[in-house]
Amino acid sequence: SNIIADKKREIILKKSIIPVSQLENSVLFGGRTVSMSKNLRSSPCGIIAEFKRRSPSKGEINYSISVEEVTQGYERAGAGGISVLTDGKYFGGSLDDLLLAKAAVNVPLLRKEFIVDEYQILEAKAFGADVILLIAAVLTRDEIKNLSEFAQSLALEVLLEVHSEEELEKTIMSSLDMIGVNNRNLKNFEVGLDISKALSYKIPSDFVKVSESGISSIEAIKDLKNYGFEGFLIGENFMKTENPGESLKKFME
Ligand code: IGP
Repeated sequence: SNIIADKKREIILKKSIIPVSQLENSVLFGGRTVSMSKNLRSSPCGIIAEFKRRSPSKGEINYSISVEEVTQGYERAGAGGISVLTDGKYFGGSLDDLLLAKAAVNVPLLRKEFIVDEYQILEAKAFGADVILLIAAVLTRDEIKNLSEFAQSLALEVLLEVHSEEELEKTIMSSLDMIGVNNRNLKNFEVGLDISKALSYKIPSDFVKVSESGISSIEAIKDLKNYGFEGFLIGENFMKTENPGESLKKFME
């Protein structure tokens, strides 16, 4: 796909300018990470709130509020985790957004990115992530194994994203912490919670189950909790409002 080709090109360029040794010199590199999976299990709401300025499916969502304001609002409202998009071209994000979020809050942070190379995992660590995302649709089983074990070696947790039974079956392995079912079909952008419900039975209970995308009501969360979900990744529903933190707060009342 286009986006993966873009990433691969980008990584080759970046490596020549910012070598691995420089990433490893980041003050954050040796720092502690916070466990998002444990946080979700002990959190009353389990919401991973996302900072997302734009998306291919929705276009512009919100460019008028800073990453610090949004992430602090999410933290104040009691988010169990925060997701920060770092892709520039399609989502209007950056690694600087991740770094600013790290400086602004203590909630565990997910680097939301199309990860295809260990270099991006080193970046995630150097810019303050606690968790990385791996997307089964764009990786082989061997790639998922190598990348997740590499993340673990840096004390980062791994959220694996699936949206079909085949993807789930090819990817179950012990180096994952959380398994996320994406309710958005990446080919036609259609959303529906049925896929989360259908796959919930096939996810072993050692992994925290996360339902991702298209969640826009408290009822939907209650419904998904009955299927064993403990994490709920929500972006647009909060970001499309003037005050995403307040919107999350209302969601939890
Ligand atoms: C959030 P929503 O519908 O609440 O804004 O979705 C999140 O699940 C979505 O941004 C997402 C995503 C991804 C973005 C899920 N998987 C992979 C980029 C890459």
